[in-house]
Amino acid sequence: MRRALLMAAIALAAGCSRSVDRSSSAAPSAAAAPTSAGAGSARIVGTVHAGSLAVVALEPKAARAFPPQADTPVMDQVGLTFGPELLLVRTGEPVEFRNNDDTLHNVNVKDEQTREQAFNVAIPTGGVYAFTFKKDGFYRVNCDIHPAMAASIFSASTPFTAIAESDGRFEFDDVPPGPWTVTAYTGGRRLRKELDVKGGVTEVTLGGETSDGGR
Ligand SMILES: [Cu+2]
Repeated sequence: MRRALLMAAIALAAGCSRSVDRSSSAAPSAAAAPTSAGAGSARIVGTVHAGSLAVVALEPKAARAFPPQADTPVMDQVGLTFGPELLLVRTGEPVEFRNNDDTLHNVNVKDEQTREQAFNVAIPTGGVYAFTFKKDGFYRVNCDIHPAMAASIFSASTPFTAIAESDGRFEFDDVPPGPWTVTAYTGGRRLRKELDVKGGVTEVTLGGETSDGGR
């Protein structure tokens, strides 16, 4: 049941995801300072008031280079099920797709909005396939052999992404000071706020009466 709700929420949210301005997160300029978690880094503590699951992304308003991912995210196939049902990955960084079942699976991944195919490969038992997403956004993951198998992937250029807790809370640590945009994708809506992060703790609320979402 939770999966059904999640998939519905993501599918709806994806419809407007592409209107997000990605220009700030693509191709960092030479002048962009690398992210460091040193002195002056801030923490962002937020809540999404939405009533359904939310994916939250914190993106810099000015070009910024981020360090590569520390670990390769994995979408596994076990017991005729993709796990996790929603995987957060970095655009431009590799993702591993695995098959730990005793049966052949394939992984068919499409852009949630355009339905454009990212790839479609068969993965035998014990097999691994690595793929690097080139474009931010939501992707739908299916196995054509087992139609009940489905999952979602959210790919973002920023390393600051999260699935909000069931009560809507989310947190980002070691955020460099500066202007950021925080966006929540939830229940077919896109809630967004601009943040001027100075250091310490920055609180943000998305949705409810204070929402400026839907722009
Ligand atoms: Cu399968």
